Amino acid sequence: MISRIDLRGSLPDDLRSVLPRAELDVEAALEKVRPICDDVRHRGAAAVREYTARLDGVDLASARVPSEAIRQALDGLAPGVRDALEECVRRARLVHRDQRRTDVTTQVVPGGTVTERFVPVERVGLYVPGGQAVYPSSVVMNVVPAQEAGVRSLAVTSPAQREFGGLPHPVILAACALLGVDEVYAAGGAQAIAMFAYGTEDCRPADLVTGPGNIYVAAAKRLLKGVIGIDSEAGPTEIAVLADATADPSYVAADLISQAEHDTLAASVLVTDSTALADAVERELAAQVQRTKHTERITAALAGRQSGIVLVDDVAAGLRVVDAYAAEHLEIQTADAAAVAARVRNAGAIFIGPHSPVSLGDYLAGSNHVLPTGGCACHSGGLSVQTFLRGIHVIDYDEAALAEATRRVVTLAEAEDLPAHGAALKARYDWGIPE
Ligand code: HSO
Ligand code: ZN
Repeated sequence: MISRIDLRGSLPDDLRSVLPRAELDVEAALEKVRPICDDVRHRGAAAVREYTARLDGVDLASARVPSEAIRQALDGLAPGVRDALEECVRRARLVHRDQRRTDVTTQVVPGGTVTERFVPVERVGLYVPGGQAVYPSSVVMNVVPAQEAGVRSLAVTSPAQREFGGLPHPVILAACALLGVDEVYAAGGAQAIAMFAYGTEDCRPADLVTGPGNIYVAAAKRLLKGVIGIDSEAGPTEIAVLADATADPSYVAADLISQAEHDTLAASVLVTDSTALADAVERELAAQVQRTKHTERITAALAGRQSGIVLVDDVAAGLRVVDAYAAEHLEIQTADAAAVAARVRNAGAIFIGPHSPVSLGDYLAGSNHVLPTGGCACHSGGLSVQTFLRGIHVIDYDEAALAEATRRVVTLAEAEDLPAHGAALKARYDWGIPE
């Protein structure tokens, strides 16, 4: 049910092209979302209302969720779920609080300093998917770093749900209440991203939008990037496991299945130098998939072209493969796993050894679960406090320090044929170059 790719012998130069990966056609969705975004830009709340009625089947006078409904959702939350979510928040806060940056001042020359000052984004819009995917844990993973960064204004939007009287899913509302977020909207899809980008009568524009969504949300983010800042476009979940003969096949199979559970397009990739392990994992997959709830979805994900078992000669070759793949989640299930993990260059998050499964990271490790997918881990990291901060360079030179720099500034300005740049300094020294 899961395909095999045999890379024993020698690895091809263009490793990426032989590795399994889903193709998501965001470009095609762009044409669909463009008119929706334009409409929200020009007609504001009326347009959001129309799209919510048309696409979600709910007619709302205002997309803003009343504070009372948010409070009530928390009251209705099952105590066990509340306890688990609170611990999820507590651990995420510990980790993200430590990510806070302090301003750094560098003395460049006597009398001349540059300070990098970290300032939070003023207002953030957070998109939380609805429908099949109801992830209160994702509310935590987006809100906590924003709050720890010091973001002052935080709004959440999630699709209106007919079965909940046009409100977002109650667990989403409860998670917002738990985190102290009381500005929540019932709006989904491209229209919600446009609402944050342009603002409407109901909702002030935001500076940055974060959070996962379907292909239309991803397309709207790509389209409106520039009008509004975005985090990365989150595609279907991926897990890669680098394992050798010491790994426990039942753990490996269970972890591959855990992420396949998200989506028929989710990717589960095992990279191993042990055919015995590969065989045992396949047997485990077959047995375990039958016992899970979402058998069909998982079977489709494992059988898809985005999943597979990759055979390599040794762990060193495996490392080259996982680096080329740049997985969202990478588990290292080998002897001396920490040392192997230290050699990995590309991954959204790395999970070391048998007791650090991806599911722990999804909920309770304290790490963030909003991570780069689709190979983007070779240039981007996951959501963190840093996502919500801007580094502002503050330049402070005194007269002597500027005088000392003038000759070189004038030289470089002339080399670039921009003499007025040099003149801006000379103006301060009677149009000459100070000695
Ligand atoms: N594995 C998903 C996050 C998640 N899992 C939410 C369960 N709930 C993407 O990292
Ligand atoms: Zn997950």
